[in-house]
Formats: sequence, structure tokens, C-alpha cells
Amino acid sequence: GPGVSEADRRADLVVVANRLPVDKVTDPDGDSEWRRSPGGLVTALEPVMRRADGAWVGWPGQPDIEVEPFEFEGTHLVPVSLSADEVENYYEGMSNDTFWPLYHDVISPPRYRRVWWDAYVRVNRRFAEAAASVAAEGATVWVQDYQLQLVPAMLREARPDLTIGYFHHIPFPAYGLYSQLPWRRQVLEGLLGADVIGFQRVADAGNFARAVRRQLRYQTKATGITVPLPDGTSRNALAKAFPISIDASSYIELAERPDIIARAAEIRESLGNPKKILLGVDRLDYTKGIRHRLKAFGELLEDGRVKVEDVTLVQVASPSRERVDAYMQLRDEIELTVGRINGDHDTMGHTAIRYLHQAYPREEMVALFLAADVMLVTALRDGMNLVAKEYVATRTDNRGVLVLSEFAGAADELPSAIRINPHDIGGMKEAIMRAIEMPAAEQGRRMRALRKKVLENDVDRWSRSFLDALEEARRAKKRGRA
Ligand code: GDG
Repeated sequence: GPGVSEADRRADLVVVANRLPVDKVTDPDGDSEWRRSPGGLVTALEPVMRRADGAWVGWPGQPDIEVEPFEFEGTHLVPVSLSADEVENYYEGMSNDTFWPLYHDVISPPRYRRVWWDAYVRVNRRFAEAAASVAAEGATVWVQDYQLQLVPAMLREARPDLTIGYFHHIPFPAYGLYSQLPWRRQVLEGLLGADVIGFQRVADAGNFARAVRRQLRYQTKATGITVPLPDGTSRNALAKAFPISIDASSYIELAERPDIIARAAEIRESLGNPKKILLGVDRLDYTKGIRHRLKAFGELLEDGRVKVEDVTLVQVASPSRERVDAYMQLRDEIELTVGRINGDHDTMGHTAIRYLHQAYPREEMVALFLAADVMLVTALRDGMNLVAKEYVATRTDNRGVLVLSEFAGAADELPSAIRINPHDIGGMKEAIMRAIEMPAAEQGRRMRALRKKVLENDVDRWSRSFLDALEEARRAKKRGRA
């Protein structure tokens, strides 16, 4: 209102995420401006934030810059600065080289380093303080993801009046693995500061509840956890699955655009008009099963079951976490494998694998989805996997086949995909052949069922159901106090 300065604005809904929903873009003249980031979470929360006149707390994406809070497209943005050391220890270290591999079933060995943990605690406190200072009395705060697992308890401590939610975008591992973490108690206690703790799959919520029982000896019952308080009373936390989704209608709009349809035809043409195009789209990450996929496809070529003139695999591996060792090593392995397979099978006019270590605009991604007869999602572990849902949403002609790993959260909702275990290379080869050879009628049957699921459960529904659960928690708290 009048007289309230920008920096003093308080919000009734606050989102706290590692990144702000904007990127700072600098043009060749050195002028810079903020642009909305392309991410899915940003799109998902944009309408909610606008309606609630909300605030968003996050890191602006570059080390050592101090930025004052500012307004951006109807949202109050509150930047949290990180030093270069903090980016290295809190983000690249603790978040991406400890929690990420541990929570994805130690596909790559997690590293437990005390200096990383110290930075993680310090940075989580900074996020919690920023959120506490922008939240209005009785506000709702929604914390996002594994970089900020301590924020809920820190916030509750500073601001008991708040209703706090936390959503975990990645898997929560079985207790036998989770218990490796030297700071396993602190993390559970951090998360339990929230009134609602959301996970992708029912199994993730179950693993979390089991860790809480085994480690903290708290009582759990279905999705409810009884958290004891110092005064001998207790409060309830809800730990439950809220499977995330995509803005399906925006993908349909793109899929119906004539220029994008034309681009899909052009892509097929430039690949030499193969009979079938297989597609993989992933951040270049060891959780995505890219090597397993390449192995299966390479063997099918080797066995003579597919011919390079007939079938091409397009693999987009967008650059990711390039300063973390495990990612540099993975890139070398993938590029060696692609080089070998192409060297053995390519002809002058046809390539086995068109490998693209690049990031593309969303329009190009949709053109690729439209060009692909078979989408390969072969993750070894994945919280959800939005790519599977995006492919399905764009297939307005009800054609195309989704091959989907049972280790991706999306498998719980999409039983009409061809389900695979990516560790079973033989099984994956059969699944790929089945997808390549699938008659149009069966494709249509399966794709209609898949589309129904994705269109009914879009991201707007996801955010509404999470915020409804938080609202319910807020009411229950009020009743408890009255
Ligand atoms: C985490 C969890 C969970 C990829 N390359 C390009 C590009 N992408 C887009 C995809 C998709 C998104 O990035 C990736 O989302 P995923 O869900 O597939 O995977 P993660 O990045 O690992 O996300 C995951 C998700 O959080 C949400 O909770 O589902 O399990 O790991 O939207 O299309 N987009 C563009 N160019 C690219 O080159 N434009």
C-alpha cells in the first residue's frame, strides 16, 4: 500500500526455491535485463503467484551479485546472494554431489564432506531468513526441493505463525541407503518443520515415513506423522504423494502450430527420411540411463535387427552440472559410445545416432516430439520425468509410442506406456523392437489412454492440490489453537 517501500513488502504466499524464476541476460553491449526462466516450475506457479500477489525467494543464478528485491511480472522477487565458494560447496557439492546421487539410489557414489554440509546449513539459514522477512503474518510458505531441506524447520522456529509446505522433486531413497547420510537426523528434522511434505510417488512418501520411524522414533499412521513438541504436546505433519505434471495445454498449442509441424517434417527430411525416428531428451545426467539406452540400440544395430537406413536415434543431451566430476566423466563415456556406434554403422547418407549436446528452445523440442515415432525414457531413477508427459501431450494425432522406465515416477501414472527395466538390456531391446513395430491401432489405444491421464492431471491441478492441503493444515492449526 501507500507509504510501504518496495523492500518492506510482505506477501501472503511465498515460494522459496534454489533459483529465482528469472535469468539475468547480458547483451553484447554489456546491458543486462531479467528474463523469465524457461523452467516448468516457473510456468506452473506463475498463475498462482499472480493471483496471490506472491513473493519468490531464490538465488539469481550468478555468484557474488547483490540484487535488491524487485517486481517482475506480478511477482515480488527476493534475491538471496551466494558467494563463489558457497556455489561450490552448497550447490555443486552438497546438493549435486551428495544429495542428488544418494537420493537416486547411489547410481554414482555420493561424497560426504563436512565443509559442504557447513555451507549447506549456512545457505539454508540465509534462505529461511529471507523468507521469514518477506512473509506476512499468518502467511503460507512453499519451499521447493532438496537444496533447501533445512528451511522448513528454520522457518518454523523463527515464524511459528506460518503455514509451511515443502515439495521434494526427486526420489526419497529406501532407509538402507538414506542412513548413509552423516546428517540424516538433521535433514529429517529440517523437513518435519513443514506442515505438508510432498513427494512424487507414494513410495517416496513411504520411504520418508520409514526413515522418520527408524531414525527419530516418531509415530506415523498412513500419511500422518506425529511430531513431538518440547512442551510434551505434539503436532501433525502430512507426508504424501503429489505427482507433479506439465502445462499440457501450452504443449498442445505448440504441437498445433503450422510452423512447428513443418519443422517436424523438415527434421525427418534432414535425417534422410528414416522409417522410424527414436528420440531421447534428457539433461546429461547419470540418472537418465542414457548409456543403457545407447547399449540397447547399439546391439540392435549389431544384431542386424535394425538398419541404419531405416531407424535413427536422436539423442538430445542438454548440458548440465558441467563442473561436477561425475558429469564430466559421464559425458566422456557417452561421447565415446556414440562415436563407436556411429563409426561402426553410419553410411554417407544415414547416421545411427544424431547426438546433440545442446539446449534448444521449447518450439524445437516440440518439433522433435512430433517427429519422433518412439520416445525412449530409460531413467535408472527419476522423481517424475516431465519429458514423458510432454511427449504424450504433443501427440494430438494419437500416434507414437512411449517406452518408459519403471524407475521414473511417471510410471505410476502412465501404465499404458511400454514399461521397461533399463538394467535389463535384453528386455529393453525387445521393448524397442515392439515399439518400432507396433501397429497404428495399438499405438492409438495406448496413446489415448496416456493423453487422458496427462491432460486430466496437469500442473495447475498439482499446485492447487498442494495448496489445498496447506490450506487444510492452516485451518486445522487454527482449530487446534481455538
Ligand atoms: C527434476 C527431477 C522431475 C531438457 N532439455 C531441454 C529442455 N529440457 C526440459 C524438458 C523438461 C525439463 O527440461 C526436464 O525435466 P525432467 O522432469 O525430465 O527432469 P529433471 O531436470 O531431472 O527434473 C524430475 C522434475 O524435477 C520436476 O519435478 O520430474 O524427476 O529430476 O521440461 O523438456 N527444454 C528445452 N531445451 C532443452 O534442451 N527448452
